[in-house]
Amino acid sequence: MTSIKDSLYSQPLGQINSFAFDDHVAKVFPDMIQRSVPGYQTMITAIGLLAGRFAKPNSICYDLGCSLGAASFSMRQNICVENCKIIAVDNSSAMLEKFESILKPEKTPIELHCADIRNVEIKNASIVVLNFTLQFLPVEDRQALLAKIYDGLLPDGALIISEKLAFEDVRQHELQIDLHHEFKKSQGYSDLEISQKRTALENVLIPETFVQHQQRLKSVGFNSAELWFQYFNFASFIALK
Ligand code: GEK
Repeated sequence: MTSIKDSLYSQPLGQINSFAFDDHVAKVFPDMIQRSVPGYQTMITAIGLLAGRFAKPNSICYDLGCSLGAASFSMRQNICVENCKIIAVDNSSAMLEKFESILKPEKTPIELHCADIRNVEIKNASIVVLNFTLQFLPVEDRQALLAKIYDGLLPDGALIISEKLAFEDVRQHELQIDLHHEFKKSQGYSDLEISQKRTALENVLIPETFVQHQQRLKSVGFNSAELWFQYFNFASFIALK
């Protein structure tokens, strides 16, 4: 998808408001996420491959926190089975309007729902994707969402969770943050853009450690939960029912 260059934090801002998925962000989103999340495109491509493997006939694939639909489109490209649909959910109407404007009917339909993922029913699911969405929920709401997803998955279904990670070891934590900032610089972001965006995301994006994620996944019933991808402090888990 072509996209306008993200320069939202390029000028000094008197006051930095908390980050929100509004119209300004939706307009530049493909450029923003591509230049901010190391390995983003690799993960999107792989989510398609995973959907090709896990999508079952007569089932539903969920893309929770879909933004402009990159993961939904990648899944749709790879789903070959009959009578499968993708339900894509986001609570940002700005994101969903843009997603709808580029959505064309195809064999595997994509249904858009403007809703909070905490209130969405999950049923008959063969694959559920949370690609950098869980990190925006209050920590105390994460367990209930994952338990609902586990219950709504079919036997042998898969949950894909991509997240920014924290690290228990302070030196490791600081190193990984630094490496991420170097990645952003290599993508053309200035020190000012990096630092203002970091402030905007404080208390909005709350990263947890690998162990916290894995333990929570196991506690809701997933007996197998492993990383399949990591690039600095950005990682993706696959949990199997
Ligand atoms: C991608 N998955 O391109 N309910 C619904 N949507 C939510 C909620 C919520 N409670 N909280 C946040 N969102 C996408 C990228 S972006 C990640 C996902 C990022 C939505 C929010 O509106 C935004 O569109 C998305 O989750 C997170 O593969 O920007 O780092």
